[in-house]
Amino acid sequence: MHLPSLFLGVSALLTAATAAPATTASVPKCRNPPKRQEWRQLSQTQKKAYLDAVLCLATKKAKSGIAGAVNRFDDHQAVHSNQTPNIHWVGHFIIWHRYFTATYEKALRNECAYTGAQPYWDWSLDAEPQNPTSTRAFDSEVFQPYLGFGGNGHFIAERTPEQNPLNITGGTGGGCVKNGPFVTPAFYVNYPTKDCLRRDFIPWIMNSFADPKLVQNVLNQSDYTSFARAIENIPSFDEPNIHGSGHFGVGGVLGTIGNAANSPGDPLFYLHHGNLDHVFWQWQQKDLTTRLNQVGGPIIPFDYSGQNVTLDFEINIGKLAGNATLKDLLNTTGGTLCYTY
Ligand SMILES: *[C@@H]1O[C@H](CO)[C@@H](O)[C@H](O)[C@H]1NC(C)=O
Ligand SMILES: *[C@@H]1O[C@H](CO)[C@@H](O)[C@H](O)[C@H]1NC(C)=O
Ligand SMILES: *[C@@H]1O[C@H](CO)[C@@H](O)[C@H](O)[C@H]1NC(C)=O
Ligand SMILES: *[C@@H]1O[C@H](CO)[C@@H](O)[C@H](O)[C@H]1NC(C)=O
Ligand SMILES: *[C@@H]1O[C@H](CO)[C@@H](O)[C@H](O)[C@H]1NC(C)=O
Ligand SMILES: [Cu+2]
Repeated sequence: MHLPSLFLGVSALLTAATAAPATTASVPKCRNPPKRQEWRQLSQTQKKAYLDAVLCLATKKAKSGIAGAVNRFDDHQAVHSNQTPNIHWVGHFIIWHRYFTATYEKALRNECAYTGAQPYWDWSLDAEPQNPTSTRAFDSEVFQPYLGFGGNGHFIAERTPEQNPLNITGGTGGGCVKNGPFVTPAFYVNYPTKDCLRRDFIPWIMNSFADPKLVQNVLNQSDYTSFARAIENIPSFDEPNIHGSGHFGVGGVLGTIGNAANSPGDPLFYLHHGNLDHVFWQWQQKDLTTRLNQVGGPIIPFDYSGQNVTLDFEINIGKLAGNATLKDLLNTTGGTLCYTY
């Protein structure tokens, strides 16, 4: 069971070390891809194994070389933080985050003996778009203190204009999470400076941004360029976007996952982005012939009339893994990636 993943790890390292072009010959094979599931489909044993693996990753020494990253969990957050200005509102947004989440999944498996797949959180199952003040989503299994990621932070009333430049209303937390496996001192967010994990649940954002109708609209897009644009929509709180649901519904103004650069400091980030990747995968399944071979959208954020990404556009995730082309990352069992849903 462990041999194939070890083999893949070594092959990926060799590929990166020799900077070989990503020809089919150099791409490792994908055998027995882990099958990703929604959090509530996991057994108690599987949930515990996942949460334990995350805590394990946070005990392994950092390798990213980024100042402030203490452990391997921080490494991922720090790489995302460094690249934040280049990976959002661009054509490669969803593909960069796919590679990033898959690399984290691989680290849990190769470095922390996790044998499962990266789970995802389908927030559209929890949202109540007709009832903006509902807190039902926050009773979801992902937020359980035992065999979940814990709940809200304690309430902090004061939000300075610097902390809240967009005047977002409705934050119900903001302090350190009160329960679950990621409370201090069991877990710290080290990057960029040592802090507790914070959450700031905002019901109206959760209920409106995670609306199943918005997911349907994203899935209904006819080509990659329009899909990529629909999944991010515009950076506004007047118009919902599904990407913002997990970030601002859970992170609000003061929470870790609501911070654009440092959102991967909340372990729930990977279940949120796992779900966005699941949406992308489902969209691809509707027309694989085309959608394993099509990308588009701006290289520079919001530059909708400028240069667009192409299949050979290369992304990097620092020292977390080798560089990869967008083409390499469209097929989740192509070898550079190895997982399925
Ligand atoms: C990966 O991409 C980065 C950024 O474009 C570049 O600096 C680096 O040299 C690349 N690494 C390899 C091994 O090609
Ligand atoms: C937020 O509120 C402050 C103070 O009332 C105001 O100056 C600022 O323009 C508001 N910002 C936005 C984005 O509405
Ligand atoms: C899906 O897209 C088609 C046109 O491409 C449109 O007519 C239809 O209303 C859309 N459906 C949804 C649910 O957005
Ligand atoms: C990039 O794609 C957009 C949308 O398809 C298109 O309008 C634009 O002309 C393209 N840019 C270039 C330089 O071709
Ligand atoms: C994904 O790549 C693998 C390895 O090359 C290949 O066997 C598989 O058919 C590809 N998937 C699809 C849907 O084409
Ligand atoms: Cu991001």
